[in-house]
Amino acid sequence: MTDKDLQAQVDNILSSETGPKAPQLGLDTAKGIPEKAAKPRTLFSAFVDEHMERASELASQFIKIADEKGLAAAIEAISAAQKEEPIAGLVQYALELFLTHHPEARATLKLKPLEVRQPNLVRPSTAAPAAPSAADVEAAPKKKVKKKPAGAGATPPEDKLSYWREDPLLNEHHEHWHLVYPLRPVGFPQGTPKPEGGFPLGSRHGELFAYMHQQMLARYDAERVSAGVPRVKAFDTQPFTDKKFTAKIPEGYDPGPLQLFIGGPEPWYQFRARPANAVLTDLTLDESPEGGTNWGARTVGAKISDLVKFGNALHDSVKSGNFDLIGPGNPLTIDTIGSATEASANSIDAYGIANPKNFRLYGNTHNDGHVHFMLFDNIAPYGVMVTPATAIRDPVFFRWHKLVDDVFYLYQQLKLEPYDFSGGPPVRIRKTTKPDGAAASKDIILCREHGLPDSIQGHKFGSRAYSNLVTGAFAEDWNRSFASGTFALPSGEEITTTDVLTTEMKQREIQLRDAEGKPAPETVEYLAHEDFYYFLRVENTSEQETTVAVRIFLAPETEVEDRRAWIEMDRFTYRLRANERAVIFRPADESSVIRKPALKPDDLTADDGFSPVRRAQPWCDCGWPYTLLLPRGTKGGMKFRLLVMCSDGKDLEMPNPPDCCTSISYCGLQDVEYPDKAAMGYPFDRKFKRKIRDAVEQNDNWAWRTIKIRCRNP
Ligand SMILES: [Cu+2]
Repeated sequence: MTDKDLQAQVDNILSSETGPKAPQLGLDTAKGIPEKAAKPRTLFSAFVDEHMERASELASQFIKIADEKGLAAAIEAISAAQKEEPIAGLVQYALELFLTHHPEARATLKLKPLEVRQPNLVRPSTAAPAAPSAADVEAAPKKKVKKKPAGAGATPPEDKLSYWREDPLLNEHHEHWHLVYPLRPVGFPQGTPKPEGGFPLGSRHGELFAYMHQQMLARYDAERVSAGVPRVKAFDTQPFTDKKFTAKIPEGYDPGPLQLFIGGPEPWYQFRARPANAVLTDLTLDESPEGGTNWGARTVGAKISDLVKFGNALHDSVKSGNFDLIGPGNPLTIDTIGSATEASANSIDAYGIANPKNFRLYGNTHNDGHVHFMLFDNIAPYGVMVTPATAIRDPVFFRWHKLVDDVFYLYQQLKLEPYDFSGGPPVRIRKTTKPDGAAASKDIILCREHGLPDSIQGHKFGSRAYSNLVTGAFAEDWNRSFASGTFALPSGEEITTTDVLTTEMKQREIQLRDAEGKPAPETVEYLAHEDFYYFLRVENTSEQETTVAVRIFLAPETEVEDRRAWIEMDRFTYRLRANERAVIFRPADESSVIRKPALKPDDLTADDGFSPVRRAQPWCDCGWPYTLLLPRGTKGGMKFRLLVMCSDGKDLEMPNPPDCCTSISYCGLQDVEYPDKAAMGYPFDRKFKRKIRDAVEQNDNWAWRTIKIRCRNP
C-alpha cells in the first residue's frame, strides 16, 4: 500500500467528500433543540475522562501496531476500530492523536488543516444554511424552505467578537494544542510513568495549560477592548456556591449550521444551541444503551454541587500552599496546580487508568466545566463546548477559563515572591514618559511592510545581506529618534518607520460541499494585519560579551498596570559583543508565538488549502495563527503599549539549527524540555513589587513605547 493510499484511508475516516444533507435548522428557540431530531449517538469529548482514557489507549495500541507491523497495519486497525466504536468521534480522535504522536505517521501522513478536514466545522454561525439538495427537495417538495434561524451566533454584545472566536485557524490552534498535550499519556507501553514520577504528557504540561489559556484570555480581552466590550468576567468567583453556579447565563450561543463529520450511518452531528439565560443542571442523562455515557452513574463531576466543592478545594489548596486533602507534604507549584485544575493524568488526585479514586478530592474542574456547558440542561445533542475544535466559539468558554485562570492567578499572587529585577543583564534600552503619560522609546522602532525597500544594494528582501543592511539607517546616529518618518539608508534607499500598526478584516472562501459532493464555497470573514518588523536598539554597557533573551509584549494602553493583560508577542535570544550597540532586526512573522511558517492571507487559498507554504510545512502545526498576532484595534487607532525586556540569555535555549518548530511560546518543543527556564509568562507570572511602570522605568534592560493599532475596515 502506498503512502497515498494510506493518506486516502486517513482522510476517509476524518473527512467526508460530500456535505451534510439539509441542515436541521428549525430550532425550538425555547430549548435550542432541533425539531424532530433523531436520538443522537453519544459524542466523544476530549474533556470527558472516560472517553479520553479509551481514546489514548486506542492511540497507544495503534502506535504499538505501527512499531511492530508498520503504518499500513496500524491504519487498517484504525479503520476496523472505527466500524466497531459506539461513541461517535472517539476513533477519529484516537487517529488524530496517533498522527500527532507517532514519529513515522507524523512524517508520512498529514492531519489536514481543520478547514480542509472538517469544513462544516468552521462555518460562521450566522452563515445561511446550505440550500437543500435536489434529492431533498424531491423527497419533500412541499416543505417550506428553512430560513436562517433568528439570532444564530452569540447574543449581543458577544456577537461583536464572533469573527475572532469563530476564526478557523484559531479554532485549529486550540484543537491542535490539546492533541499535542493530551490529558492522558499516548504512547507504548501505555500509561508507563516516567522514572521521576508522573506521565509523559509533554514538558511542564500543567504550567503550559495554565499559560496558553491565560494568553488566550489576554488576547481575547485586547480584542474586546478594541470592540468596546468589557473584558471577560469569570463565570463565578470564590467562594463558589451552588446558587451562583446555577444562576442564569446571560450569554447564549447558537452554532447555526455547524456540523461535525463523525462517519457511520448518521455521519453528521449537529450541535445544540444554548439559549440566553440557560442554567446548568446536574447531569443524569443515560446514553448507555448504545454504549454511550451514563452521566448519572459518573461518580465525580456530574453534579453541580461536586463542581462547586472541587473548585473551592482548589482555592483552599492554593491558600494553604499544600494539597492538604491528599495529605501533608504535597506543596503546590504552578505546574501541579495546572495539572490538578485541568485535570490531567498528572493531577495529584489521579492514581492511574480507571482508578476509582481518581479526582475525588480536587475533581476535574476545567474538563467538567466543558461537560456541564455542552450538556447544560441534561439534554443531548451537545453544544460546541464538547471539543477543542469548536469550544472557543462559545463566549462561555472564556468565562469558564477566566474562572480556571483565577486559580492560577491567586496562586501567583499569594505564593510567589515578586521578582527583584536588579540582576538583569548589562544592557540599555532607552525610554521616556511623555507629559500625557504615554511612553516613548527611541530604541523600539517599527516598520510596516510598505515602509521597507524591496531591495538594498541589489540584495532582495528576505536575503541575509538585506537583513544586515536594513539596520544601517538606525545604527549610525545613536541618539536620534526614528519614531515615525522616512529616513535614508547608507546605501541610498529609503526606509519609513511608523507608530501605527494596521489590521484589516478580510474574506476568504471555505470549500464546503453539498450533499452530492458539488463545491458549495462559503465566505468567512477574518482578521489579518499588515506585515511588520521590529528594529530594537540595544546597547551592551559592559566589557563582556553577553547573550540576552529578548521578550516582547503588548497590552492595551488602558490596561498596562494589569499584569494579566500583557500579550506575549515574541521571545528570542541575541548575542551582543562587548560594548556593542546593536540594531536587532526582527520580522514579526518569525515570532515564537505563531505557528511556522506564518500563514498569510495569500497562503489561505480556497482551492485545497495547501499553498506552497502550507505544503512545505513540517510537523509544526502548533502555534498561534499569524493572522491573529495583533488585536484588531480601532478605526481611529487604538493605543497599545509595546514592551521590550531583555533578560538573562542563559534561560532560553532555542533549538539550533532552527529547522524544527520554533513556535515555542505556547507549544514548547516536541518531545523535549520546554526551552525557557524562566516561568512561563515571565516577567508577568507574579505580582510586581510596586507598579509595572516602576519596573520599566527603573531598569535599563526594559523599555516600552505607546503605539496605535488601526483597523482599516472594522
Ligand atoms: Cu483548551
